[in-house]
Amino acid sequence: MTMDKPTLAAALARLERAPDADDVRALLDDSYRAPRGHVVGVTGPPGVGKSTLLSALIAAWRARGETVGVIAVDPSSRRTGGALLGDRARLATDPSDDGVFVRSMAARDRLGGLAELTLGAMVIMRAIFDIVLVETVGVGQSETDVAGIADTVVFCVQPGSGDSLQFMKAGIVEIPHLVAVTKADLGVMAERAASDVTGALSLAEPDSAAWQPRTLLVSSRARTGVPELIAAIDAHRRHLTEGGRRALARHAQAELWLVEAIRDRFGRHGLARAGDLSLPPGKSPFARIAELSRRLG
Ligand SMILES: Nc1nc2c(ncn2[C@@H]2O[C@H](COP(=O)(O)OP(=O)(O)O)[C@@H](O)[C@H]2O)c(=O)[nH]1
Ligand SMILES: [Mg+2]
Repeated sequence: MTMDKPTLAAALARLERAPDADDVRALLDDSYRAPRGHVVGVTGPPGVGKSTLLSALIAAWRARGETVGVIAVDPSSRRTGGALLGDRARLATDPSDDGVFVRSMAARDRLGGLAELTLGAMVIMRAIFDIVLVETVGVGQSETDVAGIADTVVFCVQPGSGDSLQFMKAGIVEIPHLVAVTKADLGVMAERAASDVTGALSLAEPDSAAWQPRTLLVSSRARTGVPELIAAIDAHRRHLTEGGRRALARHAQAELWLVEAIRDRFGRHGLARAGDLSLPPGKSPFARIAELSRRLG
């Protein structure tokens, strides 16, 4: 699918205003059936360096001619009023470049709705761009949100912060595909963090798809480690291509969205009344959500 930036911006605004409208459903279904890009989720605590890293990744992908759509989920307007985020970096992209499109989404006070909105935006952008990048803040269980929409999950860890590792060791977060230790220019502290991460990952159960998670040291400031991170994302992308793993993983994600959307809208009781929520392979979950909403609502 091709769409120029103003048309895409209008489609996303319409998705936000009228997620159940017939034209929106039709766009979601068409987009779901024609995935083009690879979805990369970048997550980690506020201040770890995600946005700065995104800018570096985007530049690298654009240099090899790939188009990039970005969804930056910003929870700062919710309660924290931005205070937590401190000196945050804005994404640096060239507004005249038609190969990059950035959409920010603020959580405000509607976190449930945000998950469904992010999902819809991702599906539309996945049909248009070579790469879809999703930046989300995660410090604990919320990492699983991005795991539900991304093909490749990159978890960012800051040197000198033990917390993220504790979550991983305790099995609270799903094991990411890649761990980026940011701010590698901090030297020995970053190297220590990297070996701690590698140690924590070695304790994890190998995932069923037999992917061995990797640890990478990156510095967006010193511009080191970014090509290696890109290569690791490429390697995971190839891994998913083998044996139809990507299609299987996306199908499992879509079945989860269906359950979550029905639970969000109609509660546990609605979920029970919905009955069998398995999805035939390749079938769009959006059409199913609409069907069920009509029946349950
Ligand atoms: N030393 C160093 N600082 C960095 C690096 N990347 C980002 N930062 C700084 O870390 C702070 C938070 O970065 P930001 O990208 O906004 O983090 P986010 O909240 O995870 O998106 C900013 O002050 C950045 O300048 C890096 O590679 N090295
Ligand atoms: Mg950020």
